[in-house]
Amino acid sequence: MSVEKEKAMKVDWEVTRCETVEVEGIPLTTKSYAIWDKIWAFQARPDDLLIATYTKAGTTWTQEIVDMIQHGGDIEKCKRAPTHDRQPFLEWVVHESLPSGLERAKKMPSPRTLKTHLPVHLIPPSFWKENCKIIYVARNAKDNAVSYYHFHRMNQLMPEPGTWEEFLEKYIAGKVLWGSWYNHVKGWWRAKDDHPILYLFYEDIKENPRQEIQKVMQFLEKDLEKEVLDKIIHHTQFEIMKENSMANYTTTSPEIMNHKISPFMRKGAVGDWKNHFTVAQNERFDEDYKKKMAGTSLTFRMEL
Ligand code: PPS
Repeated sequence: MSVEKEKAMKVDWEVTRCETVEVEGIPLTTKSYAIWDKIWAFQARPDDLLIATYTKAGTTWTQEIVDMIQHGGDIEKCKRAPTHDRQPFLEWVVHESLPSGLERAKKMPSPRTLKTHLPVHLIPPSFWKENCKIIYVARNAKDNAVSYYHFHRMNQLMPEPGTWEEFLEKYIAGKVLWGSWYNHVKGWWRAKDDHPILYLFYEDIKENPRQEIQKVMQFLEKDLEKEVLDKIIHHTQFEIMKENSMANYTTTSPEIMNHKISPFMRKGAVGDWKNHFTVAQNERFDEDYKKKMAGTSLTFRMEL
């Protein structure tokens, strides 16, 4: 085990739920805020690929798909390290004693694939200047909220979620880390008209992984044999990724991510929101949703 990995597993500091602070109206952790100037000044390279999402929209899934495509379907190569080591998470700082996503990214040789949850207006300007390719993945607001709630419960670095009822109110108001889901998905939807952005939907990947993975291949200009594509589809399905320790976050210390409370690979389904939303919550959500999503051509499927 590498020294870094051992250090990450052995938490010799007190794990506490993070404090947040707003950067241009977006709640970020105080740890990200402490290095915000450096994040903003991050130097993208022209061959960087950025995977951007509102958190819990299918980031890890897309990261695995991309890594498999980049490595020609070689499963062993894709098991070389946990997801966050293979594709640094730009703005994330676990603890001052561990390398931040930013530091990992800076040290990484090209070509790099990076992850971010930043809304479009907080993306370091060098990504636009270098015309980097970006894959954005969006998930319907209700499933996204449910997944985010359970993630708050299991990840002891996230702010205290409160009850589901309380969390849902914060989510609707955008008073959660990385801000409003509505503004995030709409902001990136607009940006795709002016930049090389492939905008994908969680529901589409779930329904037709072959078609959506092919879109990613085309975007990355990779032509792979049918057998390789079959392998990628198999390796990136929920049941397989759930058991893959290099993709399911079980290498992270249990003091940080407690999979007994709720596994990172929880359900991987479309429509699980129906098991959480009360009729009243659903009506209130829909009414507010209509207002916030009025005037955009962006539409989502809440069930398949
Ligand atoms: S994070 O923490 O923001 O990076 O989380 P993220 O990876 O975006 O989202 C986690 C949710 O994605 C589900 N997931 C998958 N669904 C379908 N197929 C595959 N292969 C897959 N991999 C991850 C994961 O289970 C989380 O959703 P929920 O609804 O909580 O199960």
